[in-house]
Amino acid sequence: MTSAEDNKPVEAPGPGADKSAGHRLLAMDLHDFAGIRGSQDGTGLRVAIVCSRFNGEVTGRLLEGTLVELDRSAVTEADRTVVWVPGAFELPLAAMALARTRQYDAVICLGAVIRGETSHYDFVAGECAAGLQRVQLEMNLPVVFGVLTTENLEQALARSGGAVGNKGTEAAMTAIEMANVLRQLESARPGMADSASGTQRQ
Ligand code: INI
Repeated sequence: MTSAEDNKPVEAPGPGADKSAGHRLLAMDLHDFAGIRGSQDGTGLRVAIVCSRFNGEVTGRLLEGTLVELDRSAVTEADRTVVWVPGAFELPLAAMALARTRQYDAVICLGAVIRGETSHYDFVAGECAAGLQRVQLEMNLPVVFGVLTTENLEQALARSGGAVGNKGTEAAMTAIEMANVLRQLESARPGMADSASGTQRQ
């Protein structure tokens, strides 16, 4: 997800810093570049959230993060629908059903796939990611991959409101940004592409 990275505060390199180091690229402010952007204003957007019950201790925290962020972005409760599914493997089907209604501007999918002793993890995580990508491309609708894929429960808890943030929060931000970007692209007229050329503002 680019939005969380984009929203991280960046420090300018200090005197004598090695600017050739890869991570120094983060010091570049991407807002200096012109281009079409989606805002974080969710006013009027309709958002569906599909939440997996598997590893519910984690997915509940993801959902909490998502709902708080939707509140912050002015997506009203009346404009939200929460749908529960058994596990991450079921997220794509529910996302597709929601997308087909054409009632939503974005679908956020929340899940937690935690590696076990067998290869089950790989099938569930892989099919979930591929399925969600397929839905968003086929339906031309933002479908957000708010699914944690971790080695253990500790990593999942750290990323669902712990030390490493909350993937649910990021997912809500991504949904709003992408819904707003798509709105702009769909209303784009010839000539508008000039403003998206990516040239740096003077
Ligand atoms: N579903 C998850 O969401 N996370 C997991 O970690 C997981 N593991 O490890 O098994 C999981 N399995 C269930 C799966 O998503 C389906 O619900 C099930 O296979 C029925 O289709």
